[in-house]
Amino acid sequence: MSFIRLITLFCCYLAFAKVNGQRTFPPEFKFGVGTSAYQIEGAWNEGGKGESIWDRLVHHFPEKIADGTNGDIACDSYHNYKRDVEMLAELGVNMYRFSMAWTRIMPSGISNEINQAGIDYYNNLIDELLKYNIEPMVTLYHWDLPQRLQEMGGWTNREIVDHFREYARVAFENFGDRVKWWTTFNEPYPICVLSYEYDSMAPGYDFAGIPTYLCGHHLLLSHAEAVELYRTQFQPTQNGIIGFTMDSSWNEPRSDSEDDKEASELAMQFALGWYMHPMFSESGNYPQAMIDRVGNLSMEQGFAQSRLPQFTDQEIEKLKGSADFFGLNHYTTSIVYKNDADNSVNFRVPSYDHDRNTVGYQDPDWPDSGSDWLKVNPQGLYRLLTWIRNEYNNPLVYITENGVSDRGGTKDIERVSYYNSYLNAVLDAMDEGSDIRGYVAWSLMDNFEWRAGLTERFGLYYVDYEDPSLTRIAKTSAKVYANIIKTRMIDLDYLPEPDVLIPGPEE
Ligand code: PNW
Repeated sequence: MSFIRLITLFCCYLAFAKVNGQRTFPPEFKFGVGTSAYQIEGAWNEGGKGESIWDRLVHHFPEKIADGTNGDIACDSYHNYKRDVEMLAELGVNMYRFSMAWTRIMPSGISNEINQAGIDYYNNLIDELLKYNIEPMVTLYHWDLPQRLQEMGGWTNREIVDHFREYARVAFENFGDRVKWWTTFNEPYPICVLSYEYDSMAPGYDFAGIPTYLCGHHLLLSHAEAVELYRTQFQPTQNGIIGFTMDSSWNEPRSDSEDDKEASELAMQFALGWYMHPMFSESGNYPQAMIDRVGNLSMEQGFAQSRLPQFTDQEIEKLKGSADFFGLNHYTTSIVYKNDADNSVNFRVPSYDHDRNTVGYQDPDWPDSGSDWLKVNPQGLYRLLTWIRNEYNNPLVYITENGVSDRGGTKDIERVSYYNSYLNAVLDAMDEGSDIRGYVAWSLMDNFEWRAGLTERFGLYYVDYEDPSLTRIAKTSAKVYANIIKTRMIDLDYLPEPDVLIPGPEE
């Protein structure tokens, strides 16, 4: 072999090795990070803010929070928002996804009282972001319902649809000149299943099989009303886009058997399909599998009608196509099979779980995180994105949350590999044609993790809760993510200099 040929081969090898270790995102792909109001703001009763269902839960039932903490102060972003925006600038993000607290804008949730101090707070935050060229992506509802509306039945009372629309109107009117990205809801599953069916979120009821579906129904109708309002009265002049954010695990069939594949499909339809089928399918309605199963079981159980409410034709028309984009939050994967054959799990009757009747578990070999429900399986994100592309005719997708927890420290090498491997899965799906235009990492900083309190940390920045000024310190992952954004590339060999890193609890 000639010397020249040898050199050429060597160069080819180097080029190939580089492509294997580094993959690039298109220049217009947007990177961001996310937070939510109750998890970071604190100032729970300052500046005219009203009480939310989370304020009520943490104050009346502190024993329901793993470490007895609450979000009264959290990261105190209400006072520290300028530092937060500096961190966003350090990361170099294109967008910041945050939520507005309904109770800051309307203390009791009802439109006869608008709180100017709350509007000022979000105006200041938005203006600060724009100074650094960071686009705000606003979630209208991230779980902190005004307590007064809960006393009217919360999401189970149809009246809430009008109240939500009026809240959305105030937000579009006050912020829509500068906010070009809206999502109505963050994650229906925790809002409806984990709050009404299970006592795992606020308000923490334990009433299976009925309120869950009412909640979902009114959430969808509230979404459709807010979108119609935006499209008719604001979008033509404000030129933003509006969508809905779903949470979904990937439900991997236990085996190749038809039964297991059906279980996977059923689990996907009861999770994603419940909300996305009405918006993204031609039918504008719930998935047929849900209509049939809940309907038939309701009859067997002696109900006069299905526990799954029905949409009118007019509502179906409003729901169809009511999202400009598909917001996806994804963390982990479950392996599923049908409970039908052996009924090895005794679900409550009636219940959402019994209606779906699939069982899920996780592979003990998948790496752990700081949360017992979250095991690492990046292939699941690739499969989920592929399922969405095939099921809904390749919708425009923004990944609005993805991330992993730790239990302390800033040397978060596990988070670095989580992000690298999940972003790699995003690129795999894009290579096959999935229309994914952006990615939001959860979360900017450690924050109040709901019922887990401060024990589970999802941040790129570490928050020192012992320090009264709640100092934020970049973890290793923050530096790696900043490099990904700067280079638009995942580089499996890149690790920053280990400077001021604080070891985790067991190091
Ligand atoms: C998301 N599950 O919730 C939320 O949007 C965030 O507020 C939260 O901090 C983050 O994930 C991390 O937990 C989840 O059922 C809701 O497995 C439900 C599940 C997971 C996360």
